Amino acid sequence: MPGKDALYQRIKTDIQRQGTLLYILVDPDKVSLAELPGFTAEASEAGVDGFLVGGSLSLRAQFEETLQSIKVATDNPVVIFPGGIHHLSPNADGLLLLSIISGRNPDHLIGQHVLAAPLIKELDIEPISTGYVLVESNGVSTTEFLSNSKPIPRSKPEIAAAHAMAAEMLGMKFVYLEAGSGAPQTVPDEMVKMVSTLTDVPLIVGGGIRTPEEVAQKAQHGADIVVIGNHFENPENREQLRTFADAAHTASANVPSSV
Ligand code: 1GP
Repeated sequence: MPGKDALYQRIKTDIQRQGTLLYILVDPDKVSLAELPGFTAEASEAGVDGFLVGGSLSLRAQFEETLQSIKVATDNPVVIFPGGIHHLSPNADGLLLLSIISGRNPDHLIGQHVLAAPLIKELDIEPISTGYVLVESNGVSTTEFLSNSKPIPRSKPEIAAAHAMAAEMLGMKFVYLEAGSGAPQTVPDEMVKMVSTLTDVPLIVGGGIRTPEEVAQKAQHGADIVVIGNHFENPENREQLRTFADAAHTASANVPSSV
């Protein structure tokens, strides 16, 4: 029987083995369920290390079906990236229990978690406590708008680092630097570097990443997991899956692992 933190241990082992990991964010609003198992298998075959499922806004009621369509097609981790308590299911390997620590909205710091906790326990879902840090990216992201949480200024890596350090001291297991889905600018490399240098928990970076070069930059500056969503929603980009995965794995080779 798997341990209570089986998913967390699996991800940390993957980071030790592979270096920086490439995760694909699947937005249930934007997928064709018929095509999803094929895409999932293709991505896993190309070296993609795992899948996040969810998003801030839900316009369609196919979260559960999306999870199941991915699960049948891969042995890699399938992790809920919740937009709210409507995104709870025992059919994933676990969930990022996101607290939007860059904001000061108590509902997204602890309120939603209180509502979710009894259900997470009853459904026996593994939660991975994650300090979620929104970073300004030349526009208002969906998450910023919906959560009413102010992002951290791009030019202030030290503010991001102080948040990440606080998250680690509070016992959070991951830090996620988020520019926002479809962001015009990615999280600045200096910010990735400062957060990675000053904390020891695995660091996830996402939002607006569209090229293998950007993946490599985030990896070189200390990201342990790079997340891509929008770019691979376009089927024409899917032939690049292996190049992106290779960029993550190889660029991180000289960065000491934070695991
Ligand atoms: C958003 O970090 C993820 O939560 C991915 O962003 O869709 O811009 O790749 P993109």
